[in-house]
Amino acid sequence: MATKKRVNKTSARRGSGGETHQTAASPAQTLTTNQGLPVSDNQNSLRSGTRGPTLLEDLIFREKITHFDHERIPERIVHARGSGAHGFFQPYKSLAKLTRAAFLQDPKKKTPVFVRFSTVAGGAGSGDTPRDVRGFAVKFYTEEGNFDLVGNNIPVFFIQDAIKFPDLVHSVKMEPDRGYPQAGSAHDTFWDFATLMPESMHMLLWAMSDRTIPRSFRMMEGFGVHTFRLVDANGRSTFVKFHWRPKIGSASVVWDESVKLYGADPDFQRRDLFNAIASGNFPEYEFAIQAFDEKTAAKFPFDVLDATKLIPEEMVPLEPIGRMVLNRNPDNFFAETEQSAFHPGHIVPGIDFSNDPLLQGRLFSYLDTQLIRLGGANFHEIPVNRAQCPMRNFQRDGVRRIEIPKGQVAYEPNSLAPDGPREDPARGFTTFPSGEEGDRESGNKIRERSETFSDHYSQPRLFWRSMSEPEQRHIVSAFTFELSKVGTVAIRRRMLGHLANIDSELCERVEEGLGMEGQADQIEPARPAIDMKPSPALSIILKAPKTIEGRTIGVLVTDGTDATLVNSLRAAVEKAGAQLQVVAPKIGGVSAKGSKHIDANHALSGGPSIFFDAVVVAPSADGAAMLGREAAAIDWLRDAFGHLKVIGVVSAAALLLERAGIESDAGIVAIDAGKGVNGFIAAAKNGRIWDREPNLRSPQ
Ligand code: HDE
Repeated sequence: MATKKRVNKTSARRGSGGETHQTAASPAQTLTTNQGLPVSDNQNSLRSGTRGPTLLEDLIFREKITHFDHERIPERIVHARGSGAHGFFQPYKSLAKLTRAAFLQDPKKKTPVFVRFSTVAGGAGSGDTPRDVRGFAVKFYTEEGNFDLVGNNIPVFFIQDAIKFPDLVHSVKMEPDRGYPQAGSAHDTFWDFATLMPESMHMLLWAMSDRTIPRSFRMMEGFGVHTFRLVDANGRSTFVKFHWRPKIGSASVVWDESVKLYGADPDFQRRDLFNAIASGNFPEYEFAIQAFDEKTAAKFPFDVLDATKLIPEEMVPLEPIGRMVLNRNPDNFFAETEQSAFHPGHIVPGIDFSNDPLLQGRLFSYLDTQLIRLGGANFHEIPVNRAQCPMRNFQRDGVRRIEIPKGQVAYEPNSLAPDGPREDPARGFTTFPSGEEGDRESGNKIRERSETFSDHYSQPRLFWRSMSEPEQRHIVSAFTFELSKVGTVAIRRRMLGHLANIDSELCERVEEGLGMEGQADQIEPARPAIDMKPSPALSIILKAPKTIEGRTIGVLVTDGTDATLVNSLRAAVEKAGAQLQVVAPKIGGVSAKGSKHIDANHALSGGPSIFFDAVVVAPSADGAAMLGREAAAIDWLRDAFGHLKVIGVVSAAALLLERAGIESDAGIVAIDAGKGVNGFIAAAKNGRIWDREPNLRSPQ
């Protein structure tokens, strides 16, 4: 989208080679080296004669290039591709009944936050829209230190024990001999590993669902995944699961859209987040908890320490406790987003860990990874990582120390610095003494998993049976697609065997999709699945709000388009909290009826309908005839239809609909009629036309 830029007023001269030299208007504008040396020429290196060799003496050139050569730091081994934003968190009311955490006591208090959303498998330069889990990491800069809630957009995980994490990640990353695929799970090694890990079945169902192709970071839920503890001022502990709920509702794209977006705009989600914040449409999420005590936990038919299990909302309702608003883009992507260092071990008094073996392993891994990635033990001094409350201790030195500690004393106890830092039993962090009441939490040193972790099929069954019909269809299609990319037939059969243990209908539908009827392996479950009551709260579609808030509507125009229609469409779209973007044959825009000019946001060749949540086709009659000869215009319509979008059409567009093979249904809305615009907005608020789908793709 076009943004207004400040026009450069710096004076310029031309050098002897015809190159542009922009010169400083004042000393404050003078370009310098990192040592502060003013630079007189930033276009030419120092050489021996105009056509002679460059001189080693050129300290300005060498400093600039050396710095450039060192611009990259090791990327994160997982979650390398991410986008960040600043904002604040504000509780709705005091949560003193459950926790002493200072940032959860006062509804008037706003705590600054930094959030990083990410994909997991791809490298830092990969695209935004592969089928993948999204990271949802929040750093709260509280008055008692930083609290990092390093979660995902899925409430469960692939594995139960952190010792399996390197195996999981190696299996999904590019295969080591061939160096592909980038950012995708549709390959042999991932499915080989996953099918040998029955504990991953629940997460696989989520991974094959619409959750892994979110429409926007602004439209996805977040989860702390593990069971944590809240601890009150009297030391009483309550188990808790953390949830984030987007205010404008969750939404996903359809798979074909996700594939096309990867090519048309690899930065689709990063751009979406940045533009939303820049234009004042601040993403907002509700923070909610599921709180339960140990006695309740003991009655669940699963173990709350097992990160492959969720607690259905119908069993323990969500209690909303506050909201988070993201209202500021980072000033610099590298300094803030790339250098941000999250760690589940960044905790504050009043919040504590459970013994979930995945969480326990993470407590080691994140600190270790920052040491290598950010070059040493002082990464906490980088502005984005710095606590925003007083920080003092006797740690000293190390690579790239920024702080200049004062004084003679760097140890404690001491008598030479009576005002120096000391421990504080009242305000200090204390670990909840778990294990006191029961004995299940302590014992001999063993490498053995609790047998309460051994039910691998009940919750995937719960998830499958809680989905709406279209969501079930998508899960079947995703399994079919991914397994079709697996060359080793034995791996496909193994997966079918697991699906049979989850739900026979699911298995049959995937078998049919693959053309492998009756080929499922027999897999003996460690523990037979039980039937849990379906949880409609797990479905995105069943709870989708009727809204276009935060969405983008695209309108295709040509010369002669009715400008009044576009204006009333824009007014209606903006009133509903969405934005309108204009797609024209050329980026210079069009001359509308009555020779008014309509500016364009996209040229047709660079503005496919996959960018929009619903579209309007508003050419003039001549314009429609011209677009009828443009493949990009036919694809624009065909894709909008195929991606189940609501399409507003003026009567002049009939020819285009015909060329695109579009048959009228509830999602095709005549827009040049009297109440056309309102009818279009009302239809768009219902979201996609799911009923259209079975007519467009083979049933699965
Ligand atoms: Fe992570 N994970 N993880 N993870 N994770 C990392 O830390 C790890 C897990 C999550 O935006 C790494 O700084 C282990 C679960 C997010 O910077 C690394 C295990 C959940 C992010 C690491 C897990 C997550 C990471 C890589 C198994 C959801 C991105 C770079 C026990 C609750 C944070 C880094 C950001 C990043 C280790 C499992 C979420 C290597 C060992 C479960 C959102 O330390």
